[in-house]
Amino acid sequence: SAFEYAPAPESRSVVDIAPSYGLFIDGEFTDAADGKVFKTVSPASEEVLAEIAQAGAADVDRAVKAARKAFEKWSALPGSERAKYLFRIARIIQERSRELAVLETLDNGKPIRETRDADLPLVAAHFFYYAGWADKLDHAGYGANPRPLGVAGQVIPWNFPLMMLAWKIAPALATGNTVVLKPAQTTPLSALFFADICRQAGLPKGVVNILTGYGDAGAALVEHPDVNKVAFTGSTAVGKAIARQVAGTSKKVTLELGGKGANIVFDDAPIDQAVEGIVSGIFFNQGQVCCAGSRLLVQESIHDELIDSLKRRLTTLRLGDPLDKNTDIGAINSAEQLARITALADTGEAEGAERWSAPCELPNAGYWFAPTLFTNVSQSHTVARDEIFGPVLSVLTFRTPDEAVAKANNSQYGLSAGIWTEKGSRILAVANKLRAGVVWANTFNKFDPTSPFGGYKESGFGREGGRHGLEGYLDV
Ligand code: TXE
Repeated sequence: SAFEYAPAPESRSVVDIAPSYGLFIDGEFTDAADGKVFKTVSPASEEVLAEIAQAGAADVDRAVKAARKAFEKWSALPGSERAKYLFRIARIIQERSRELAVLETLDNGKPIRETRDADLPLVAAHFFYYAGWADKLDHAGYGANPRPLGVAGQVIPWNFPLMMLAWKIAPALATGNTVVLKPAQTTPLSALFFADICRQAGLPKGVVNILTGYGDAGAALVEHPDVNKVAFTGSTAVGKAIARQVAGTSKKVTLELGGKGANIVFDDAPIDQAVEGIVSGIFFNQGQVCCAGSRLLVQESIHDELIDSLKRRLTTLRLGDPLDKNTDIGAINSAEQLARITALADTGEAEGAERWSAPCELPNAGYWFAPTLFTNVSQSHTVARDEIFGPVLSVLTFRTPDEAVAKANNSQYGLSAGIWTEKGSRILAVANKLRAGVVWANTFNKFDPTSPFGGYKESGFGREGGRHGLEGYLDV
């Protein structure tokens, strides 16, 4: 039985969404050259939130020219001056974080508890962190006087719209580059509010340009001859296309792509703590997380006990209105993503894995998927190999640490992994054998701006965050 979705009105009133928004080029909001627009909807209700200008190749050219012009002055500023702007932006993000959290939840569908307690604090922290580097680049270990690259063309996805923007823009500006950024078509709003924050902070015109639109605008940006650096986070397929596009040019590129993270639970792990980590590992942001712990590798002897506890815990998750502070599971970001998740889950069932879904009522408007477990999964099953990017966990078993490592590494991806055990020596031994950019021990999905993040294998290359994150924006 479905229930009607009713957004919590009092939290909605925190943010003032205009009926329409323009592209942000050279410090001004402007229509697309050809006047094209698209609509952004709330994935929880399918309500239209706003009409958005849709960038085309002519707009990309305008924005890159503005960024090029701004680069002359911006890159010549002393680092301490650039830092002042970044600190100011970080503080305004903190001041406006309630508004931004509600906006992000409306446009993305993720629970307000996550945008309020995870996304927004991390976004501000990222700007503070890179503000601190702006006047210390000579001490970053690259020798004296490392140089910015020029104009950075940045394309980001919809799963962490503001956080991905922060990961891209903060290090680019700190190092003296200027930016043209394209947010994903399903989540344009927070990037446009960020444009407004740039104006509020008095950031010189053209230093940050935001082009809302589809993949064609992203491709035109990557292609533009006056772009010096391409930074992309998104699907592996598009990442590969971008790598081909920039091959043979002088552009530098960093790619952050898909993942199929293994969360490895040994028989000595505290079960309750592990269950919480498994749940946050795969159900945080409805599993639409590149570093999600989407493969649970559990030691055979505790399999039944762990799965029973996990199922009990999953029945307590609350799915529904993302603006409700008690909600654990929000909406899937788009109809397309829901269709992808549904198709992959159906394949899992057809291939013989055992499917179990948490009993919960799904609202009848919007895009929803119940937390789902697959057990009896083998390594050849599609649900053990492909990134599902949804609230779907595939459970495999192992007997020995070596088998756990072999299974964890048996993936085209290598972005994240988790280890649950009381033995410190085992954590170090296993972590060093895992081919993954980040390994968490007795926790999962912990982020910090000081830590580099990025992948092995088809999860991409280059690192974002920490001192390593500066490297992608400098000639040294
Ligand atoms: O990604 P796309 P989609 C994975 C996840 C998901 C799948 C598809 O498995 O199910 O990708 O998601 C822009 N040139 N991830 O279709 O298309 C696009 O407009 C330049 C993992 O949403 O890659 C958007 O801004 N840009 C991932 C951005 O690329 C292009 C996060 C990402 O969209 C382009 C998202 C082109 N040719 C999805 N085509 C992660 N690593 O976290 C599209 N875009």
